Amino acid sequence: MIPGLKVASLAGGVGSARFLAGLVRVVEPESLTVVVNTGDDERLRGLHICPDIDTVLYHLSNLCDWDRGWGVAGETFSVNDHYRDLAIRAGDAIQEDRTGKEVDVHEWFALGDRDLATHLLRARFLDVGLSLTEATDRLRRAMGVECRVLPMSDTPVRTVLLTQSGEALDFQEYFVRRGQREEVARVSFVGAAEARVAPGATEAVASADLVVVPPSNPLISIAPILAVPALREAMAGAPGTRVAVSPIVGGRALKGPADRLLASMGHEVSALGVARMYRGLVDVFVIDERDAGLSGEIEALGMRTVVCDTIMRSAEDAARLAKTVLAEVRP
Ligand code: FO1
Repeated sequence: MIPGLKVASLAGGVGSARFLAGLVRVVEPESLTVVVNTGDDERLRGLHICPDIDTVLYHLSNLCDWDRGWGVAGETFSVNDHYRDLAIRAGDAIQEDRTGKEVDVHEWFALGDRDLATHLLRARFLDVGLSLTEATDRLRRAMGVECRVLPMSDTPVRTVLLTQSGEALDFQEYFVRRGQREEVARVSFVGAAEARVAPGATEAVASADLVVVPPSNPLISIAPILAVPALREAMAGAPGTRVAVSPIVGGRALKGPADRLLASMGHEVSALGVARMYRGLVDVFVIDERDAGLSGEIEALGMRTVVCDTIMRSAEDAARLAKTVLAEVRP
């Protein structure tokens, strides 16, 4: 523990949540601010679902299902299953909406019973006029999370994936309904340019001694955050030590579609390919032992490399990785 050290993290997806579960064991939680991707957010069943915020909250409050990565451990799905039965029985009653499109009742998206409580309480906070930042702060306090958790924006930013066949898919349609099977040509972040950054997010990045980008999908978990101009500028100009951890190990993603997305969008599917995307934004790049041979080429990009075991099978592994990252902080 380095007393008084101020830490910020850009977080999205399961890799980030796992890393943060370890980071809060080795820094003073109240000195940590997490800025979370909201590009995966979706309005579903009348609720505002924030998958990346919730997976961070669940990992920081020990509620998470470590292996599945999202939702709550020991979850039941009784409401979800009854909803699905009703939706399927409604069948032909699912009339077309005013634009002639069939009403999507999202029966393909699973909401667990305890997870549902989080969405219901968030919906209540938003209904009474709280911002997403304020709603998230109340939820994290309710879950006993001591560090600050901020959405990247209080206004909607939607990750939209353009497939090789020319379809524009919202994130959850691509990720869950289509099972990440589509070949993606391009990813855009609708609303990022005019996003209203969460109060405190830019300042947290600009004043941190350490800014860490955990091992997350650079294209759909971290890129949306960096697509918000004020956050990218804060990261590019941050005086602290900026460290990213590669989500690609031995040419593969440990979880999720990062490797396939990198390939389909023309990037090299390796730690080096990811390092190129962070050029100018990070001072240190942490790679797995299996990728030690890439150190030279990565350092040629103008960043130090640290080689270690980056696989996080548990919060203890994550704490070990976080300690390695902390050791890179330069006074
Ligand atoms: N991912 C799935 O693959 N299937 C699901 O049914 C699903 C439901 C779900 C509910 C709440 C939540 O917070 C996340 C959920 N996820 C599900 C994951 C979600 O698609 C996330 O966007 C990914 O974890 C990527 O960050």
